[in-house]
Amino acid sequence: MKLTYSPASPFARKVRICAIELGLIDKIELVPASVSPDKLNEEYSRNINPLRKLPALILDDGSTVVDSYVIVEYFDELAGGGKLIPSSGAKKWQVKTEHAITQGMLDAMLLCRYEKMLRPEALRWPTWIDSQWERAWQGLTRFESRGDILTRSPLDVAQIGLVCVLGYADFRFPDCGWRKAFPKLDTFHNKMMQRESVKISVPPPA
Ligand SMILES: N[C@@H](CCC(=O)N[C@@H](CS)C(=O)NCC(=O)O)C(=O)O
Repeated sequence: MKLTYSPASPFARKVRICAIELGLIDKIELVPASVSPDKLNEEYSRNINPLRKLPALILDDGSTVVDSYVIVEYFDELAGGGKLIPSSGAKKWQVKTEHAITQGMLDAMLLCRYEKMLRPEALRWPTWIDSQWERAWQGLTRFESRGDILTRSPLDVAQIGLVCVLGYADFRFPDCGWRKAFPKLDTFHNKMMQRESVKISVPPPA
């Protein structure tokens, strides 16, 4: 299997962490790919993902699996099922919901990043950027104060999604002050960083 990725992508990081935790990483060839809203990567669009997003998993028969969560589901099934995504009951829906929130937080942070980096300054809309950032911040507020995501075990995909959100905040928004605002998230992040999978996938300095 091949996985398109970029070391800066928090979505690709999540998939890599999951692959390591599930013992599948040796079966995967990492293929660097370059995608960006301002560049039409036609080959990627035609052959891998019409949405021009990474990561994408290319299976040995040439078919592709796209969207980081769907790739994690694929890996989880390959590893026997019910490993990082509980297979049934209330826990399953809790983990899927929390993961979906981390996913939306990453989408919102990425939109902020693209808006600031790619959109010409004169065309920027601060209200829109603030609204995206507010969603990510509200997500952090929720995880700081509700539920057992910060302490439960065994490890699940929502916890991995959350550590990727925090790593992306460090990487792209280093002055946002999340550690000071959310001390329990800070403790959680430190604990997660003790895992080899999390430590080795930290994005390289920009
Ligand atoms: N829902 C997708 C989101 C993936 C995503 O947005 N990836 C970014 C890189 S971090 C991307 O490919 N951006 C290129 C673009 O939006 O043009 C997933 O979970 O895989």
